[in-house]
Amino acid sequence: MERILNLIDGRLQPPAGDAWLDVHAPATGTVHAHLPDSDAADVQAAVDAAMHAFPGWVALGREGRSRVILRLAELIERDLERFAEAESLDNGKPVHLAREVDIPRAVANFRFFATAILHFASEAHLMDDIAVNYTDRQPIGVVGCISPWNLPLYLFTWKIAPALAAGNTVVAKPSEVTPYTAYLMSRLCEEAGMPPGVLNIVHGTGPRVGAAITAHPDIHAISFTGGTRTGQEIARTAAPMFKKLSLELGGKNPVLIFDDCDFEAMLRTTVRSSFRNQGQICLCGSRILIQRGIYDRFRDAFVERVKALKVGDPKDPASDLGAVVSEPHMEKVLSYVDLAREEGGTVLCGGERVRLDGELADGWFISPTVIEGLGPACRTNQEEIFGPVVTLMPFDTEEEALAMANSTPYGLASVLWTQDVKRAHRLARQLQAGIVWVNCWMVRDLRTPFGGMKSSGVGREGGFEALRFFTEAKNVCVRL
Ligand code: TXE
Repeated sequence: MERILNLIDGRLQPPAGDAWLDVHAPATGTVHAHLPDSDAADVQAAVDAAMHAFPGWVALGREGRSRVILRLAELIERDLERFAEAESLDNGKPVHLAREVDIPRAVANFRFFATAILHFASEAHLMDDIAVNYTDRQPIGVVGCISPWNLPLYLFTWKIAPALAAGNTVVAKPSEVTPYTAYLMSRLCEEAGMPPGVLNIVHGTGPRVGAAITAHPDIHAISFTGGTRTGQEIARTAAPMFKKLSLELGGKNPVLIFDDCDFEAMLRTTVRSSFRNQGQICLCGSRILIQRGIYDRFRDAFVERVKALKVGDPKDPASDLGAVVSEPHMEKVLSYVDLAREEGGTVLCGGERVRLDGELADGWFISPTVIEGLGPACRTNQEEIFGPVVTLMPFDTEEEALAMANSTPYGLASVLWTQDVKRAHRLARQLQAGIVWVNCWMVRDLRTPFGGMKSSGVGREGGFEALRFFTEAKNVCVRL
């Protein structure tokens, strides 16, 4: 059985305590690897290495760092197929999705920030003849990056790429549920010319490794993506230590469909925004609000398309949905379907575990699920389910749709379908969300600010926002 190792000070190594955890393949429910159950001692070794490496990494300059990061991107791209298969094995997602989205995006994250840093300029403020101020943005030092299981390498690199480009050294923890591609990447760091200690990857659980990173006094910034409750816990520890915090948390994203929309484009995209990656993307639209005049037409056409989706072997190019990430997660998602029924909802399709044949018989598959008949205030419509489950709700007026859209504690993304330009701009301004997509979904420009409001998080990732987060701004005022 393959053993995943930590990367500390440029060396792949077992955890100090020699304790190990199982890594499961969601499609079969079997153990496919073992993972370090690291603890605070491993985090300490990683922090020591990162502190030691920091001055040299800064001294390499932005062009030197950029070259190393670009080389790492090239090596991941060279091994793309291996990475895509590993991501699918670990996470349960279709291989074609990992090949087309996850791994290319990880490569793009490195390329984007390796080149963004070359264009990252700071401000100067002239005070007539009195003085000149300039902003010196220096790397912070050692930073912590903690990432989740839904888009494993994609979100891991979304954090470490800007952290490294900006000149920090990193102690990172991928999700213990999906550690495999981060490990494959750590095996390429030496070949990429990454100096030892610049990037350290410590595997293990949230309460042991994640908490030790969050609480470590020599880690001065934490970038986290994951559940809202975990985000609260991290903030509780890090805030009194005055660490910089970037928290990208959950969502309960509304999709607002008006009767003047391009129906076919909306339908096609709404199937994707509901069930892509088994609905396990923080940006998926899980509450679909439809103007009453087209409610029946939408419901019938949508359910027909959803029933035609294939839940199947992640290796099969024809599979639209693979397995959800873990057994507890499958149970959590299915418990929400039970809750929806208790709350008076009608399950129009799906709502069950799917049993496939052969070695996939014990895999964690769920049929894509559409529910109607629930009001906006019930738990099913307020809490993040994070699986292949969506609800349909009718509305009459724009005001009603807006009130429903904004009625949850979350505020990550919103999707708006209308041909009325004025309405699109009007609503985009009023929707409580960090991201608003009009007549599209998941169209991503890496330069744009990315993140949520309310319980969906604090701070913005992406573009120069991320480089600002991973640097400390100092104003230097020079008397003229
Ligand atoms: O995530 P966790 P979980 C949502 C989704 C899901 C729920 C819980 O609703 O059902 O969160 O998922 C690390 N200190 N999202 O429990 O635990 C953990 O090891 C420091 C939305 O699997 O938040 C992992 O590396 N770190 C989301 C990372 O946090 C800790 C993506 C995320 O795991 C820690 C995933 C601690 N005390 C889940 N406890 C999104 N925003 O995209 C855990 N971790």
